[in-house]
Amino acid sequence: MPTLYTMPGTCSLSPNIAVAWLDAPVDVHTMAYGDHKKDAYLAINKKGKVPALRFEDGDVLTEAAAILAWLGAEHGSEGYGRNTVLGRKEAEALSYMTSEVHAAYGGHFGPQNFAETDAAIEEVKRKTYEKLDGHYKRLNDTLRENGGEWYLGKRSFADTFLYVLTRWIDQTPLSYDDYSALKQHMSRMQADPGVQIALSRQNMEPIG
Ligand SMILES: N[C@@H](CCC(=O)N[C@@H](CS)C(=O)NCC(=O)O)C(=O)O
Repeated sequence: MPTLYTMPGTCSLSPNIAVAWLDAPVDVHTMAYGDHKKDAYLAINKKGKVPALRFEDGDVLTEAAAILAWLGAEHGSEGYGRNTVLGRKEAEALSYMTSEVHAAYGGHFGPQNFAETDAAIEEVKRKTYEKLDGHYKRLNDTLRENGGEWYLGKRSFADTFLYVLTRWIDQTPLSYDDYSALKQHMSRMQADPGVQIALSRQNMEPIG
C-alpha cells in the first residue's frame, strides 16, 4: 500500500485526516521533526517537506492538494477529484488554502528569508500578520456564510486543511476571539473520531 509521510505539527495532518475519513489503505508514517532534511527522506522527496505519498512502485506524489485529489479520486465517493459542485468547490478552497494562506506563513516561520536587518524582519512579521488576519477573516466569513458547520456547507477535504490552518493561529499574535466560527469548527473537528485517529498517528494533541 502507499505510504503517507507526515511530521507532527505540519500540514500533512490534512491528508492524514482524509486517509482516516476514507479508511483508505494507506500506511501513515510519522517522522520525527528534522528527519525531513535527512538523506533517507530527501531520497523520497527532494523538496525536504511533508506531506509526500510514496506508491508501491516507487512513484512519489507531493503537495497536499495533489495528494488529497488522488485520495478523493481513488477512494472517495463524491467531492474532490470529481466534476461535481462539491468537487469543484473543494479544488478552489484547497488551492486558496495551500497557495495563499499556507504560503503567507513564510513570513512567520522564516521572516529572515525575506529581509536582513532586525527592523526589516520586524516589518515582514507585522505585514505577515496583517495579511494572515485578512485571510482568516475571509475563511471565517465563508464558513459562516455556508452555515458555520463545515467550510463548504457539507463535510469535505477543505475542512481538513482549514483545521490545520486554524491550529496555527495559536502560534501567531492573532487571537481566536476574532474568528469565532473557525474556533467552533476546530472544536467540531477535534470531536471527530477520524481527526482523533489522525492526530494520534501524527503524535499530536487537540488544542484549545
Ligand atoms: N506546498 C506544499 C507545502 C509543504 C510544506 O511547506 N510543508 C511544511 C510543513 S507544513 C514542511 O515540510 N516544512 C519543513 C521545512 O520547510 O523545513 C504543500 O502544500 O504540500
